[in-house]
Amino acid sequence: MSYKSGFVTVIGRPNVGKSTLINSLVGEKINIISPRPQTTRNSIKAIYTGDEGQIIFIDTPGIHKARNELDKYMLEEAYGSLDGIDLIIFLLDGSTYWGKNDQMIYNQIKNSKSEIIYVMNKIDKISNKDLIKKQQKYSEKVGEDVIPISALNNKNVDRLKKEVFSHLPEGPQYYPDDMITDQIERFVFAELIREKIFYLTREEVPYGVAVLVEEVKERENEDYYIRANIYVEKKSHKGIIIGKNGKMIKKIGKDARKEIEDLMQTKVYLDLWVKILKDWREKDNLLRRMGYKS
Ligand SMILES: Nc1nc2c(ncn2[C@@H]2O[C@H](COP(=O)(O)OP(=O)(O)OP(=O)(O)O)[C@@H](O)[C@H]2O)c(=O)[nH]1
Ligand SMILES: [Mg+2]
Repeated sequence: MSYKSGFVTVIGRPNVGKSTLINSLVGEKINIISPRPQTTRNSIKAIYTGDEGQIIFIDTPGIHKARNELDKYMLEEAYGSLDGIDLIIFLLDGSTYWGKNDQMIYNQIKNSKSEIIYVMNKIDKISNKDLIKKQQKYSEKVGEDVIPISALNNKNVDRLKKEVFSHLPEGPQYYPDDMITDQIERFVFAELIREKIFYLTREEVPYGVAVLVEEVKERENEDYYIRANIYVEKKSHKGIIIGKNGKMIKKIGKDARKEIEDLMQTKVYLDLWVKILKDWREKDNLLRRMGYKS
């Protein structure tokens, strides 16, 4: 059997399940997920290596209307991930409707040089009857077959992987067997902390948060010491993140620590600090410092 490989960008509007799908395809939690739109901010590579070959999936921020400088960066990251790749997966949400963001993305990609696979996610949320209707509707919109899946329940995900391989060329193994992402540890830790904030806080608060891991130390007693700063835009947000008697920051720390411990297979001491950086989402120099600008 020939070895195939290639780069596959997963694109779609916010919250359709791009990050969930990639984690499911790769079989590891690489990308953070949340019930809120605009969770993912960077384009992130997640690598599947098998006997058939290697697929490098690129997770992207959901395409939406930009309202600030951070949004603009997210859009650049998403659209920039369409260049020089082998295949596009356009992910649609089977439990909602074809919206204007779907149309906007479709207009952008339809004349692309890369091949496109159309996929409809979240079919666990709809009846079989609605599934067939929705599949037809989406097929009419894009003029191609649409593959129904549930990324959450792993339904049809293997079939999708086979489909992806069928579009990829013969090629080399780009990354070593044990490499599952191109991101450094510090970024992964920071993202897991940000994920917990997306789950535990509301309204504008999670959107105005950036996390930077400042120090990682392996200590003599063989645990990990990780110090991270949580940046917020406003004083009132700092109060919310800390919570009454520090309750919220303790919960964020506890949830994030558990996941980092699972990942690192060792005990972790997580030292979290909350700092105010006024309106950082609007300022070029601060965006750069947060890693949201090249
Ligand atoms: N019921 C159901 N929920 C799903 C499925 N896939 C993802 N979700 C949920 O949809 C929400 C959004 O998932 P994400 O993977 O963060 O979506 P995304 O497209 O990466 O979102 P952004 O990064 O904000 O663009 C989460 O609450 C997921 O648990 C699915 O197949 N079925
Ligand atoms: Mg995402």
